[in-house]
Amino acid sequence: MDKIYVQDLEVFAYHGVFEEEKRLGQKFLISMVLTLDLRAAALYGDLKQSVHYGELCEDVETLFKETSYDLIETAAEKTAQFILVQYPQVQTVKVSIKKPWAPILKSLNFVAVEVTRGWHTAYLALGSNMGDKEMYLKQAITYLKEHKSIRTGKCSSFLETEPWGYTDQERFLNAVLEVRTLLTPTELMTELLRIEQLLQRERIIKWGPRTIDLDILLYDDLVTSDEFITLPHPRMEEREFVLKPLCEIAPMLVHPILKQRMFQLLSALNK
Ligand code: PH2
Ligand code: MG
Ligand code: MG
Repeated sequence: MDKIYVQDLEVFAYHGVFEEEKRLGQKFLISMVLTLDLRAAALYGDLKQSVHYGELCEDVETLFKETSYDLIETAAEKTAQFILVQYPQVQTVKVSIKKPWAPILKSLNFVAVEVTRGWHTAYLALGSNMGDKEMYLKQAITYLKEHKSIRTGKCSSFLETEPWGYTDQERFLNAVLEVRTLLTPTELMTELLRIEQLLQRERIIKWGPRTIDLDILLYDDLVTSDEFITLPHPRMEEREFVLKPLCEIAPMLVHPILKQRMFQLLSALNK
């Protein structure tokens, strides 16, 4: 992928643990590596398809001076987040913050931290089989839209499905939603659980009736064996109520373990 580099942008600011750092301030050097597709900007000479590095430096400098943090870790994290939210065409950003005058009574060139952050694509399964099911699905999507580190993409239609697993319950309304997010899988899952709670989700019977169930099906091509969140969702290939709506929005998507496209998994299920 193409890159834009800014090296050692000098900014005078007030980050630091020590009181005199907050009071007197010091020099910081900010470096940024933006990953984005520059082909359209290059071919058509169109700055709007790229990032104006003059504007970027102005914006970052303003942000960097606005608030003082104890840690350069926090300053780097906030800078990365700001760039990704402000310039959505940027896929990933590497930010390093150098402190050449760190007041630790040592002679050194600089101390520095570096973080790399980026947008990730996830597919979420939504399900409801209690009360006003359509309202619960719509409200969950509204909450997701309101989060500043989540951008909603394609959404399938809302499909009525027969209960799977525990079958003595009402029919479900299911959907699949594509999102782009700056959150890690754990943070995204925590946000989904928070939204479930806002929508009065109670966990009484496993696979039982629920106002809303929000699951992460896929997160980039990530394969994990975490206790809290297993990716890809371990039972997605057995469930028509997942594969059918997913195939509406991403039939060509490849399952990172099974190495089959979603439309192939769906047709295997229907055999
Ligand atoms: N969710 C379950 C168990 N069974 N059946 C349908 N049709 N739709 C669901 O969303 C669903 C289910 C556990 O999450
Ligand atoms: Mg579920
Ligand atoms: Mg769930």
